[in-house]
Amino acid sequence: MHSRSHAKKLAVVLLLSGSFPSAVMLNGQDLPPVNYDESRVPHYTLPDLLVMSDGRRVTTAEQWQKERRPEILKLFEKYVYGRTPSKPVRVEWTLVESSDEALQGKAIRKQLVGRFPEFPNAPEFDLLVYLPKSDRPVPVFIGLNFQGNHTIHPDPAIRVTRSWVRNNPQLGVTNNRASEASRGAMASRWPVEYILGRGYGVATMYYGDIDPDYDDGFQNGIHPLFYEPGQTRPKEDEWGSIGAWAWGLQRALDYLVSDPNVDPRRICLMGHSRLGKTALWAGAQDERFALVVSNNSGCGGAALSRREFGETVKRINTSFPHWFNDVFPAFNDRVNELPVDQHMLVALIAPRPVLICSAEEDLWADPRGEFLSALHADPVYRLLGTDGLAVREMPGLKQFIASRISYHIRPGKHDVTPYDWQVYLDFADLHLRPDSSRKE
Ligand code: GTR
Repeated sequence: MHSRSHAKKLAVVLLLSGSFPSAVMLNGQDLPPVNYDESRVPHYTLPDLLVMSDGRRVTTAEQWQKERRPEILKLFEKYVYGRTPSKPVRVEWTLVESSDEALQGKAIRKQLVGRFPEFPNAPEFDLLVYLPKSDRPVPVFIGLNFQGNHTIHPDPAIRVTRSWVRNNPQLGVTNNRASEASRGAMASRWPVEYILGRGYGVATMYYGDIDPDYDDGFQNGIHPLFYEPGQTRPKEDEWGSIGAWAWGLQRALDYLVSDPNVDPRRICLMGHSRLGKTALWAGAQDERFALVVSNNSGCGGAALSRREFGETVKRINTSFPHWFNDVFPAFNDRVNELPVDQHMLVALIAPRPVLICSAEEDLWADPRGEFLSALHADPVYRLLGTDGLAVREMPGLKQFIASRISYHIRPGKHDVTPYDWQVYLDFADLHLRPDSSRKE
């Protein structure tokens, strides 16, 4: 077993360098050059979504729901993200701050802390919620953030995260502690006033509250709360960090569905990059998320693993050995033998609306591979009686596809932009018809 923390340091160096060299020694491994040439994508055959492992064909919606869907969920647990331990671990939410006159009177703000009553020393989750003023329950977008709730908006009332944060001199993060210096620093990714103006609320939580994103052998974060007596790290097929982040999202969802100002049937889940992978996995597992948006989620997210274009399974498992379970790396050099590929993850969201977003310059995340997952998930949506994906060919830049599965690609880099939010909200409007009585 290689050293996970060594790999992490190398991964960080590569991340800071801003671009990936074509071939690289990573964690003592000589990795093959990154392929960005479409003509060199290997031939592959995807697992058939509508054939059970025992060879039986899935021909009815009922068979999908009762047999194939649970089977595929288990396959993703076993081979990719890991199984969430069955031990019941409870989170209790407490409102610690609120205002009915937030953001110059435009919004309701609520801040909650999620605590583990059985584990007084465990991490705490900070959940930040902004809601548009409305006399009816409103739809809400929830997503994890990368740097702490206080970075998503300059609002001085937002509590600064107390959790571990990666050191970042530009954001004033030293000794892995965030400070006032990063207040509002990520606001371009969270156009709160715009989202509220469209009639939706925004809820967010810092992913590092759930599990700090570095490899410490799963000693911090929530994993230890689930250990059996004598257990010191997750078992081979148990969850890594993505599984834990997805679990945290579901606990935040538990709160949201209980908030009388929120419409529990219109809670949309959005995530970017590693948190886009997390959003897809959370949305696949928990059908209370009414709609899922994956932004630039790439390898281990929406991109097909078998294409080996941009980031590959081998590379992601080498750079980030704590994200998935310990079975996934066995497929580093034989992705064709994986019993799943990522179109099956998208299909687990069916028949709920799913939007897969790419960025033209984000080749590392394989935009075409992300499109193809959306396309190949289509038969399941059709089996369940929806329109699936309305196109067969990859659309051009900035074309909105109005169907239950949608795919969008914009010019530019790996990021979340205000324009992206416009697309998410157009997509949500199309499928969830927000309350027309809202006050703008
Ligand atoms: C990259 C990683 C991607 C993506 C991205 C991010 O370094 O290779 O899989 O998750 O980080 O989360 O920003």
